[in-house]
Amino acid sequence: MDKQEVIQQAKRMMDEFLIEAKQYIETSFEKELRIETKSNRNDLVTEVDQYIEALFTRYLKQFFPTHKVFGEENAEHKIESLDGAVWIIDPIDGTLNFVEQKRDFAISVALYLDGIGEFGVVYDVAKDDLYRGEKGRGATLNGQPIQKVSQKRGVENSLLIANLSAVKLYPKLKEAIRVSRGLRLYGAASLEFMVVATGRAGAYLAANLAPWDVAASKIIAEELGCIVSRLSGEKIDMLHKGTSIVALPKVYQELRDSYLRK
Ligand code: 2AM
Ligand code: CA
Repeated sequence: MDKQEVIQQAKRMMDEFLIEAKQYIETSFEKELRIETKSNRNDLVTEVDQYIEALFTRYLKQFFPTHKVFGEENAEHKIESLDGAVWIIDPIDGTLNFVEQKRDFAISVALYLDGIGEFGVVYDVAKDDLYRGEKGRGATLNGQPIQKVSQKRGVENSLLIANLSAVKLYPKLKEAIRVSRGLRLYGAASLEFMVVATGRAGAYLAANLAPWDVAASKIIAEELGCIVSRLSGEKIDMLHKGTSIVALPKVYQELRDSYLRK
């Protein structure tokens, strides 16, 4: 299969997988969930996170038996390198929202070929909004092309999204927030990326995100003209956790020049 055939097949797989995943999640709302904590009392995993990752793996075995999985919820889904075809999945991004609010969480899945993000999907399950990006071919929301972001909009004319840990790392961000139109927080990294990618905010800054939190959103956001990097300005490598920023181009430059300094 050449790359385009792989991506066409990937779209078919994701469409089938997401229908089944959504049905499962909706059914789960009707029963009591088994919830476990991970690194701290607010770092949660539910049986739904684990089920969705396992369900995805079943689809992958059927559609692409040789591809690898890099995922949050299964100890076997860890990788040492991005060589070959690697699927990076967060079965539920925003687990705390999922548990507490039953909304504002997403399924995030990306396909990386030899380290390059080629195809990414962020699915806002409660809203039934499907964001899709394909490297070099733009991004869509529910099948409709999304407009590229503004080149002209700067910090002063933008809402900002930033978590408190990012502000602690770069205290000058407080000043950026003060001159901006205001601060917003949603609690699911992939959806916060989508808020910026669709031009509803100027930037999202976070202190500690995992590869599966950003893998798909980065592809979509870059297709729409956003800049994505570590808060230090370095490139994000998809094997390790770290800080991240996604921003409109002018907002990115202004934050770099004046506020992302110690
Ligand atoms: P999660 O729901 O998949 O854990 C919350 O602000 C956002 O940050 C969510 O996208 C959440 O993803 C992510 N997040 C929370 N704690 C994290 C951690 N310790 N490491 C990486 N990402 C984390
Ligand atoms: Ca998760």
